[in-house]
Amino acid sequence: MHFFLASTALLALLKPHRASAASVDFIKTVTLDIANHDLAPDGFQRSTIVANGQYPGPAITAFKGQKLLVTVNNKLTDSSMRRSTTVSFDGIFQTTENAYNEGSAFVTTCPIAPGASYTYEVPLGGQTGTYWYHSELSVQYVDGLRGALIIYDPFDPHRNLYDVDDLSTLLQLGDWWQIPSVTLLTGYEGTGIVPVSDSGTVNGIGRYQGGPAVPFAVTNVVSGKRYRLRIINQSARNVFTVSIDNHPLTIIEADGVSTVPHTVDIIEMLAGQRYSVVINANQPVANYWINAPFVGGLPSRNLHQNATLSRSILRYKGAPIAEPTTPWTLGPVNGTVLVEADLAPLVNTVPPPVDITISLDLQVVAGKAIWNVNNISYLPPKVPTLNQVLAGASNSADFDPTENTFVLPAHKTIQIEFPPTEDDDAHPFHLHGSNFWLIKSMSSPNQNTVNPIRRDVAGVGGSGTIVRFRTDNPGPWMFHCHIFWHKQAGLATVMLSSPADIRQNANPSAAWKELCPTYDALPAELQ
Ligand SMILES: *[C@@H]1O[C@H](CO)[C@@H](O)[C@H](O)[C@H]1NC(C)=O
Ligand SMILES: *[C@@H]1O[C@H](CO)[C@@H](O)[C@H](O)[C@H]1NC(C)=O
Ligand SMILES: *[C@@H]1O[C@H](CO)[C@@H](O)[C@H](O)[C@H]1NC(C)=O
Ligand SMILES: *[C@@H]1O[C@H](CO)[C@@H](O)[C@H](O)[C@H]1NC(C)=O
Ligand SMILES: [Cu+2]
Repeated sequence: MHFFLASTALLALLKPHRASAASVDFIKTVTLDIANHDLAPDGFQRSTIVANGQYPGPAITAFKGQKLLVTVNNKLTDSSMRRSTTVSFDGIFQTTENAYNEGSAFVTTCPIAPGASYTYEVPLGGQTGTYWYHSELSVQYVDGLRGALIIYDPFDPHRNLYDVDDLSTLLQLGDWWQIPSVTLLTGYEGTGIVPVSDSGTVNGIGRYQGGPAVPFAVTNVVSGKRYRLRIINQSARNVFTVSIDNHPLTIIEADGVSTVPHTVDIIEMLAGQRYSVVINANQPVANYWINAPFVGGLPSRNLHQNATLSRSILRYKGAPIAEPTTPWTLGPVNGTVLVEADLAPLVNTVPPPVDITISLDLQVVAGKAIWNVNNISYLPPKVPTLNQVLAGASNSADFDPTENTFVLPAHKTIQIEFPPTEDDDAHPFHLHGSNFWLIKSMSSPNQNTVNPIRRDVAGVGGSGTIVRFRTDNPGPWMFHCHIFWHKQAGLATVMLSSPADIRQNANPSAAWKELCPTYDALPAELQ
């Protein structure tokens, strides 16, 4: 089956992506071999968990309207790390029918056992823009299983603003650890101190203090052209602050939603967030620093950490194959920093009035690796939420309190309010199954019920955050902090809308039904 994407005239614009056909296949197949590889992203070699031998994993690209069939072959063998796995496609809404392919361990699926394979069906529907995939089992993505997912739109309303938009313009930011996540997690659980990363990587390359001078990643540009950079924060903890020397950044997309173009010099990105920015290669031919310093824990807790080393190079064609000769800064002094609340949606949908309000209070238990949401620290159930729903669970009382599951009616507007906090830690809360209107960004004291942006990750903390979403896509959808150390420590909830609709529409495959019995039968060390 195939479908027509674009008029012949528009196909000319598709050159960077795929030029020849007048139609594209409806199905796009992707294979991810998840295996242990010895890699040295920051110059220190370690065993990793990565897709197809590389960190980040291969970028998955698709066109609007396609359906991905992603076969995950679990070839993990290294006993120093988790050997089961799941893959989740962050920001893809999925559907009620297909919630079982959503990849959230113990919410919508059991993990895939070592030696086994599973094919996730991922219909992309009307979504376009910048997304990513990662392991959604415990803190496993810390070990490397992360990659980009880009959905191109031949009719992108911003297509006249840029000339180039392809895999060369991805900027994938990640924090990197030299020690396996299982060991780090044990340390965190013993001390209550969140692990501090050794380095920050840009497109999989970084340096640590005292380490070798690994050649930085390079983004090549040609003078006179405009580039759509797709910046993805694939961090498990760190906040990156992105800027490019001498090149302002015009934001046109946040988390898959087109915005009114908005130009700044500096963007602070929380874990899980994505932005597309346009840069104009209109400066003298040279090499320029892309600065991506990060913050995440006390540097004194990890002497490898040096945020200045987190950077890559913007290289004009004709410039020497060398590092820029300009100073290594953390970004332009007094540059304009993005204020999230200043972003406006390109196509406004006024948020509907609220039907149900939920207040979520986040609290840490001092000195412990325990985070509470309304006094409850989330614990993954043995039987995933979806399986419980299919077996008849319908009310809050049907779930253990530690599942922190909020049962919601279908087709209502839910407002979630996070009260102000005393510290200014930002917890990037990420909703599965849909995005939300950002009624109150922590970047502003004001609420916006007129034209707020919609996105699927927003910082929670400081002056308070308010988001609003519709339960038009019934399913068991996680709503959690994307600092995976916090998620693992219990900073998570499940927004379960309309169990009855799920039972009526979900039709999980035999392969999915096999995942739990197979996983449950594994000895603990293989789980
Ligand atoms: C990535 O997310 C982390 C954790 O929220 C945050 O500390 C960091 O600043 C973010 N980086 C960027 C570039 O946004
Ligand atoms: C971090 O790296 C930069 C660039 O090499 C260097 O100038 C600086 O002294 C380093 N910082 C620390 C604390 O070592
Ligand atoms: C940055 O702003 C401060 C305060 O306004 C000012 O004193 C300083 O000169 C500015 N620095 C630069 C490099 O413009
Ligand atoms: C949490 O527990 C404390 C102490 O038991 C109580 O005062 C508070 O009301 C609880 N908060 C919520 C949101 O249940
Ligand atoms: Cu958090």
